[in-house]
Amino acid sequence: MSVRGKQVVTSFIKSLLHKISFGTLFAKKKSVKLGLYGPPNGGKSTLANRITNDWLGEDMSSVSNVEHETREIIIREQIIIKGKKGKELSFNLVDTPGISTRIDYEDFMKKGMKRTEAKKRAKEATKGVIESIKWLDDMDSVVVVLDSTKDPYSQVNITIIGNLQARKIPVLIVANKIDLKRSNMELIKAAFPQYEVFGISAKYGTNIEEFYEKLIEFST
Ligand SMILES: Nc1nc2c(ncn2[C@@H]2O[C@H](COP(=O)(O)OP(=O)(O)OP(=O)(O)O)[C@@H](O)[C@H]2O)c(=O)[nH]1
Ligand SMILES: [Mg+2]
Repeated sequence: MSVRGKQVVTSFIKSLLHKISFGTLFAKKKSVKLGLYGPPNGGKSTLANRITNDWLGEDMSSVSNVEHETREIIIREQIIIKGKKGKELSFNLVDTPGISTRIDYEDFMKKGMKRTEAKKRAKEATKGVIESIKWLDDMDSVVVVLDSTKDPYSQVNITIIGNLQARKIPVLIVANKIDLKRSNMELIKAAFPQYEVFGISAKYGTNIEEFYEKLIEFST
């Protein structure tokens, strides 16, 4: 091959490499992970389904009034939400198992499960909690979903939020279930004054449009 020929090949390879690295960079940017974290039963999976239904027309998670329904990480890739001002947010949504410090199979039996089923659920739930914590570092931003009818000053909430703060991961706190009479968003605001607290009802869709706007603003 002539010298000229070699140069052409080299520059071709260089440009290809440039394209590949550019492509990888682009791909990386696209796979922004948004995690839903919180104690069991706060409504993470209900919110995950609300988001995927609104933007993709399908569910991604199973919902139940029995705690620890989600016992494995669930990821829905490539969700694009569009804001009113034309801004877009592209992300992978991660629904996580609820984090708790005490998992007792007898609690599941009280909800009507047989002993073997309850023991299995408790074992899986424990694994799920570990998974959730392991995945924390992978998150680009996190929405902490709290049941606004419950006491926010729990050890679990403080641990989750403290962990996110230490890792410098951006956090938005959602006060869910504002449709319920006992809901008290002010208590959540008082418990975590350094964070923005946003009230929604994931089940009925209350404030959900505003939540999407907030999400775009917070993640871009
Ligand atoms: N009233 C009311 N109920 C809700 C709302 N969001 C979720 N729920 C109910 O709360 C219960 C728990 O919801 P999930 O979405 O399974 O909660 P989760 O946080 O995913 O729970 P784990 O998977 O156990 O961590 C279910 O019975 C839901 O129907 C809400 O906005 N309002
Ligand atoms: Mg769930």
